[in-house]
Amino acid sequence: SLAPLRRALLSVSDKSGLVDLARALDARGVELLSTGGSAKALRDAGLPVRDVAEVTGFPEMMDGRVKTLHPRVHGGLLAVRSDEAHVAAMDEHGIPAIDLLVVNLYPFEETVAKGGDYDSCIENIDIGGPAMIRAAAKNHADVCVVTDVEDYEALLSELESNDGQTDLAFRKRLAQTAYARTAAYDAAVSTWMASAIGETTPRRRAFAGTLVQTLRYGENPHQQAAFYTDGSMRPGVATARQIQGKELSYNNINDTDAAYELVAEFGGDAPACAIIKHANPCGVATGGSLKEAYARAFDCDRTSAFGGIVALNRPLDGATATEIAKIFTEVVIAPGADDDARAIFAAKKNLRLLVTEALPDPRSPRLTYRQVAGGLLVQDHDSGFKGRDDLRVVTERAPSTQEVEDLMFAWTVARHVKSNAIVYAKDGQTVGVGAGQMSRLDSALIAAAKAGRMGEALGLSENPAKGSVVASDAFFPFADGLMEAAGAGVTAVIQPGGSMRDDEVIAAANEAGLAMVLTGMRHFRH
Ligand code: 93A
Repeated sequence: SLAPLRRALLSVSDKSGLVDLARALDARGVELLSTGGSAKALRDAGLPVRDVAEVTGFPEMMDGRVKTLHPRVHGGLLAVRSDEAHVAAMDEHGIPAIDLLVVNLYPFEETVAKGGDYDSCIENIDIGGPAMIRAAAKNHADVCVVTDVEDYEALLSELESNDGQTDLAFRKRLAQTAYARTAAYDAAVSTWMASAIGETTPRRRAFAGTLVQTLRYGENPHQQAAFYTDGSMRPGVATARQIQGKELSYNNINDTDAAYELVAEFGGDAPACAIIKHANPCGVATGGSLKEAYARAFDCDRTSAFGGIVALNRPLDGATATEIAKIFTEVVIAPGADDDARAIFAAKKNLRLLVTEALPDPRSPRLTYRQVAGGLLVQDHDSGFKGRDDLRVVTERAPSTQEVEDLMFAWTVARHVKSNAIVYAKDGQTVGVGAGQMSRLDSALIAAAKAGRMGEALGLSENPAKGSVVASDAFFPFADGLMEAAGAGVTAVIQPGGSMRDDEVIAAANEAGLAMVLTGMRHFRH
C-alpha cells in the first residue's frame, strides 16, 4: 500500500547528498524539519526548513545530547495513521506527522578507527539518531526511513514512480536495513567497549545474534563458549528441539551441523545417513531402509564412528534407533522421531536426540563467517551445485549409469569433507574418506588405506575400493593422486578440472582405463 509523503525530518552527520535530496523533496512540496547542523546546511543552500527545536519547544541542549528526544518527534514517527486515538493524540499535543526520516549516525566507527580517545568515542555514541531510526522502522506501515546516503537515489525514484508516495514493500526493505544499521552500530559500540575494558567473556560479545545458551566450555575445557542463533530460523542444530540426553557441547553443535548439512543434500527421497567425527564424515550411505543406510554408513569406518554424530534425512524409527543404540553415539539428529525410537533411546540417558521440523535446504543462500585476528571473513555459503547434466566426460571411456550414480554420490560427500578431500564410494556408500591433508596425494593414500581397513573389519575377501569411484574436491595438480586411486581399484573419477596439467591427468586416466568427468566447480572446505 502507498503512503503519502508530506513532511520529512532530516538529521544527518554525513551531509553528502543532503542538499540535493532536500531540494528534490522540496520540489515535491514536502515540508522539511531538521536539526542544528543539517538545518544550517539546508538554509545555506536556500531551502525552506523548520528547526526541530521549534517543533519541540525545547532548544538543543547539553552539547546536542538532547535534540530530538521529545514526544513531538517520536509521536510524529510512531503514530499509527489509521488509528483515530493516535491521530487525536497528535492533534491534542501539537505533534506533526513525520512521513520520512533521513538519519545517518554520529561517526562512532570512524572515531574508533582513527584512534579517538575514550571521551571522544563516548561523545560519538549517537542516542537520538538510533532512537528515531528504530521508531520510524517499527512504524514502516506509515513511515519511510533512510539510513544510508546510498539509498537517496532509490528513494527519489520510488517517489517518481509512485506519484510522490512510497510503497509498503519499499518501506519494509528500508526498515530492515535500518535495523541492520542500528544493530551493527550498537555492536560496534559494545565491541569497542569490550576492548577498552578488556572484556573477553564470550557471552558478553556483541554481534547480530541471540544467545541460546552459555556452553559448559568451548572446543577445549579451558575455553569459554556460548551458542547464538542468527535469527534466520534455518532448520538445523540451532533451532532443533532436544528430546533427551546431556547438554550439547561446543563440538557436538559443530559436528551436528556438519552432519545435518551433509545428509540434507540427499533430500527426503531415499533414506540417507551421515556419521561425523571432528567435522568430517567417517561414513555416509544412502538407499535401502533407514536402518540399512545407518548400518552401511557405520560399516565404512566402525572405529571412527564410535562416539560420533549421526544425522538422518528421515524421521528416526524404532529399527534404526535400535541399531544406533548398539554403540556409543554422542548425538542423533533427524527431521522427527517416532514413539518407538523415543522409547528405545530413553534407556540411553546421555544420548542426545535432536529433532527438527524439516531438513535444511542446502541450496538456500546465506552467509558464512570466519573469524581471523582482528577481522571477520564473510562469504556466501557454498551452495553452488552441478548435476548430472553438467558433467563433462574427458576420457575415452564414458562412465556407466551405475558409475554416474556413484560419482554423484561421492561428489556430494566430498564437498562436506575438509580439503584436501578424496572420497571413494560404491553403491551409495563411502568406502574410504581422506580428509584435511596438505597434499591431495596423501588424502588419496589415506582414503585407500581406510578402505583396506574397512575390508579387514568386515572380513571382506576383496578391498572395497576395488570397483569403486573417486571424487576429488579440487583438481588433481599432478597425475600421482589419480594414479594412487587407480591403483586402489577405482573405475571412475569426478573432479572439477582446471589444472595446468589436466592433459597429463586425462592421459593417465585413459592409460588406466578410467572414466573421468569434470564438474567445472571446486568445493574447497576448510
Ligand atoms: O546526541 S544525540 O544522541 N541526541 C539527539 O537527540 C539526537 N538527535 C539526532 N544525537 C542526535 N542526533 C544525531 O545528530 C543524528 O543521528 C545525526 O547524526 C546528527 C545530526 O546533527 P546535526 O543536524 O546537528 O548535524
